[in-house]
Amino acid sequence: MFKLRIALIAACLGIVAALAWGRGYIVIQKDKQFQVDKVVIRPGDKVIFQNHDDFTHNIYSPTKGNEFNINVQRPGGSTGVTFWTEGEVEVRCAIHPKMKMMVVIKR
Ligand SMILES: [Cu+2]
Repeated sequence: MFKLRIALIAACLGIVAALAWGRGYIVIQKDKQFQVDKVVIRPGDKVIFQNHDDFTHNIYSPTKGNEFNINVQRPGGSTGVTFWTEGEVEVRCAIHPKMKMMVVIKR
């Protein structure tokens, strides 16, 4: 019962955090592909990139205003990127040029 109560409190805090500080979206990399072509989010939301392959990826974006580079991400790795600027952001992998997806940030 005590554990259940702790779990409920944790869940509530998670919801409050999501509302106050943006939501999290999980994008999986598997078989040298992003498992979605596009995610649509709001400014302040976080995209959590997870590597489900058994080799390294290196996700980055060259899109002005939303540039990032998470560098080497090992198998099993999970890295969050928060986007603040509205626009369409191209996300690519520096190791596998065919990997591409878009993050669309709009209010
Ligand atoms: Cu890759």
